[in-house]
Parts: sequence; C-alpha cells; structure tokens
Amino acid sequence: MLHIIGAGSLGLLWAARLQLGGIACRLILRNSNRQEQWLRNGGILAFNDGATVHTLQLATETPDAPTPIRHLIVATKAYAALPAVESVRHRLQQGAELFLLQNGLGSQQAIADAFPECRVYCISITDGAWRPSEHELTWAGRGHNTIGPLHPATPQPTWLSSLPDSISTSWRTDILPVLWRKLAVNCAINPFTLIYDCRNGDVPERADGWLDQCITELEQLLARQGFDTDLAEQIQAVILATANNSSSTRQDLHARRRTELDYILGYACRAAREADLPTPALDQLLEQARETLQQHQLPAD
Ligand code: NAD
Ligand code: KPL
Repeated sequence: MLHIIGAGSLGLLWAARLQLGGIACRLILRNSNRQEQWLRNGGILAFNDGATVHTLQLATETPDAPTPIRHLIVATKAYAALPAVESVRHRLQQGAELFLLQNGLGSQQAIADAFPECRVYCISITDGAWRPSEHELTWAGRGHNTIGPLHPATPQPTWLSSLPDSISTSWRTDILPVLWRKLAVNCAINPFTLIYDCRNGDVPERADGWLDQCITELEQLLARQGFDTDLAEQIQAVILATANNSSSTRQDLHARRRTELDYILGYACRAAREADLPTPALDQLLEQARETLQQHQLPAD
C-alpha cells in the first residue's frame, strides 16, 4: 500500500496513474474539513490523460487514520513538505520510505534531518499537470521521473519496478546533480518571469546581459558543488521549448499563491554564500524577486 500526502496536481496525478495501474494507494488530505470537501461530489476525480477522461474514485484519509505508513509520496509544495510529513510522523514505520517530489532544494534535506530513521528518496519530475477545478486533473505534458536516494548508500526500493508503464521512471544513485541542474535552470528563468511578469520565451530579451551574468554565476556554483557546468545551452533549450509557458513561479504570482522562490534562488544564493562564492547578479535577482512579491503582498520567501 502506497500513501500520498498532498492532493494537488502531482499528488492526484500519481494517485490516478497508480489506481489505473492496479496499485493500491491512499491519498492523505490535510484534515477532516478537506476530506468532507473532497467527498462532496462522491470523491470523484475526472482525470484527463490527454487521450481519455477517466472517472476515478480515489481512496482518501486524514493524517489521524490508524494504518501504519510504509511508503509515502510527499506531493506538497516545498514549503509545506516538512509540516506534511510531521503530521503523519506517528504513523511512519521504522525504515519507512519517503519519496519527495518537490522542486528546488532545501526541503528534502530538512525532512532527512527531521526523520533520520526513514529512507529519503527524491524525484525530479518533468510531467506537467494542473487542475481546471478541484475534482478535475489534466495531464498536460507527459514527462519522466528520475528517482534517487538523498544519501547514495540508501538501497533502491524493489517495488519501483512494479510501477505502471504510465509512470515513466529511471533510477539514479546520484540524484543531487539532477536536482541541482534543474534548480539552476529554474534560477535562470523563474525569477525573471516574476520580476518582468513575462513568459519564459521573453526572458532573454527582457533580462539581456543580466541573464548571462546569472548563468555564469550558476555555472560557478555548480562547479563548486563538483557537478558539470555547461548550463548555457540547456537553459537556452528550455527557454525555447517552453517559450509560450508561464513559469510555475509566475503562475503562483497570478494565482496569488506563495511561490517556491526560497527553495530555488534562495537556496542557490545561500549555497553560494556558504561556499564563499560571490554571486552579485543572483543576489540582485533574489532581492528584486522578493521586492516584487512584497509589492504583490505575497510572502517574500
Ligand atoms: P499543488 O499546490 O497543486 O498541490 C499541493 C497540495 O498539497 C495542495 O492540495 C495542498 O493543499 C496540499 N497540502 C499542503 N500541505 C499539506 C498537508 N500538511 N497535508 C496534506 N496536504 C497538504 O502543487 P503541485 O503543482 O502538485 O506541486 C507539488 C510539487 O511538485 C511542487 O514542489 C512543484 O514545484 C513540483 N512540481 C509540480 C509539477 C506540476 O506539473 N504541477 C511538475 C513538476 C514539479
Ligand atoms: O520548471 C519550470 C517551471 O516553470 O518551474 C520551467 C522549466 C521554467 C518551465 O516553465
């Protein structure tokens, strides 16, 4: 039995694909109010996988359900991940496996520190999913899940091989370089889309030389972490491939939701400071991004 905490876009995407693939899973909602709200339409999810709309009844529960948890997929935003796992601490079995699919970095390490008796795995996800309404889910872009342990010595979970074909996965013992690279790409795009309120494709023109300085600093930062540094080409390719998209950070701004800035650019700037690496262009970007959030009366972290 798998448990998923967080019934948002990705949590529902995992739950829907697992259920369709015949794998038992239960969705943990925040509290009984949320569960009542979810059950108001009979707990039905209309899952549009791009070809078919599936009508699914997902099994839900609250953090105080009595059953122990062996495998937990944590599908909240980065800032909510630690409190979410804390809410089910009393149900986690010794050696429970936590699968963290948050963007950015920082939340994964915080959970590993708070739950030393658990096995912590990170998932870097390229799927795109969104919810047109509370009970509808659209799988907008079929992607891939790169899974690996936060600490390389942690063994590979055997059950991963029984995931349905609809969940495309690969295993990486060294997941950190993957997460760092994604973080670097997000650092170079998302904060600019926030401060200029622009689509991804407009970033190079709007940010101009500032973007190049940021990419250089991000490459230096990756080198300090001991990872490959050739970032510029990848960033240009992502900007081109997602030119018409609003970044997740800009979407959060428009929806007046807290962003994950602190786990993306905030984390990068803190890591640079810890490594005694000057990153003036990234620091200025973080400052301006925070100012933009404050102007919109949103949390600046
Ligand atoms: P979301 O906001 O749609 O879903 C998060 C859900 O977690 C919400 O329903 C929220 O109510 C719930 N939640 C928060 N705290 C909780 C708690 N204590 N107990 C139970 N539920 C709780 O977010 P999302 O789009 O699914 O993104 C989740 C993570 O995945 C983010 O870090 C995001 O950056 C990353 N990601 C998302 C996508 C995507 O396409 N949506 C793609 C790749 C990565
Ligand atoms: O991951 C993204 C995000 O918006 O968070 C990018 C790659 C920038 C695509 O929009």
